[in-house]
Amino acid sequence: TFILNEALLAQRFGAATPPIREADTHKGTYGHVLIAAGSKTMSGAGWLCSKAALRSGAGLVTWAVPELLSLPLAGTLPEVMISGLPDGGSGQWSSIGPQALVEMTARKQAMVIGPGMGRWAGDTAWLRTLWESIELPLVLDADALNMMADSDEPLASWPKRRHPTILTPHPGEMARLCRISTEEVQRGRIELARRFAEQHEVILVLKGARTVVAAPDGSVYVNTAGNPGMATGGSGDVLAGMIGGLLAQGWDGTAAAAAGVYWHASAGDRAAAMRDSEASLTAGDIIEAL
Ligand code: NPW
Ligand code: AMP
Ligand code: MG
Repeated sequence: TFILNEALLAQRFGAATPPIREADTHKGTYGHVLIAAGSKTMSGAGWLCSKAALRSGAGLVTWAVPELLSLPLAGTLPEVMISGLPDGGSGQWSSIGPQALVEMTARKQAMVIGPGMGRWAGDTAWLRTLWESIELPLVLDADALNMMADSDEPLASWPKRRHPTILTPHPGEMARLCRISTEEVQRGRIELARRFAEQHEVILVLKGARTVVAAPDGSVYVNTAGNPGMATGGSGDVLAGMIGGLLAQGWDGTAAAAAGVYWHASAGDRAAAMRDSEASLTAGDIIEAL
């Protein structure tokens, strides 16, 4: 078990803090992230996730939303491309087949699914199709995790993915995935995360005070940075976007998860220091502190 810090990120993953950019590079060098996130009542989750992906250094970010939402969102995040998927005028993800998203993955290097997406009838099969069809490193967060948790078939029977797959549950989402109580999750965080990552061959980021990152090879990283000011709406949506942004830049899955968690927490500490307050911290402040 490793404690995350700058020296460890350098030693294990060759990652400088902050990352170094070579002079002779362009936006294509740094990858294109596709983000499927946000809905009528939770567009902010997609906004935060997309902006965080950019701030973590991705060259390009495309944020996919139901078409009805794309017009009011236009210009709210000028550096991000917003792509409205045909929704028959409903503004709902339930009107959008998984194939529309699979087609959008052309010329992208990583994808994030889930923040603020909401739930609908049949969403577990929808997510399962994406799980099997997305040929990119993938971050699953929030409602995508809840969709997985509702699967009638055990997760162990889902096919193994060929690309890095990172799950970022908070303790409540982890409890749903494992079908145990939140208290049970919190009692054995490290062992639970380690077993889940090994069994399902995914990178598991179990969030909360002292986030645990567990890799399929059994290695575990514990984060001691960050502060309770980060217990605020949207904080996790920022982390999902950051990890997606690192994956798009070609980072290995475990490195992207570990560095994403550590830099997210460090930015939270910097933001609290800048404001001289933990209580007033917002998720947007974490992005600005990156
Ligand atoms: P409790 O309350 O203590 O019993 P949900 P959500 C538990 C979107 N958002 N330690 C907690 O337990 C998200 O992306 C949109 C212990 C409770 O049971 C999702 O799509 C925003 N327990 C959607 O909202 C901003 C913990 O989990 C449960 C814990 C729903 O996500 C907000 C709550 O989790 C939000 O990000 C911890 N550290 N953390 C926007 N601006 O658009 C959580 N729990 O029911 O999964 O609800 O996390 O708010
Ligand atoms: P979410 O619940 O999905 O919005 O994610 C919350 C984010 O804030 C995760 O990255 C957590 O690790 C972080 N966080 C929440 N509470 C704390 C805390 N008390 N100390 C440090 N980090 C926290
Ligand atoms: Mg969340």
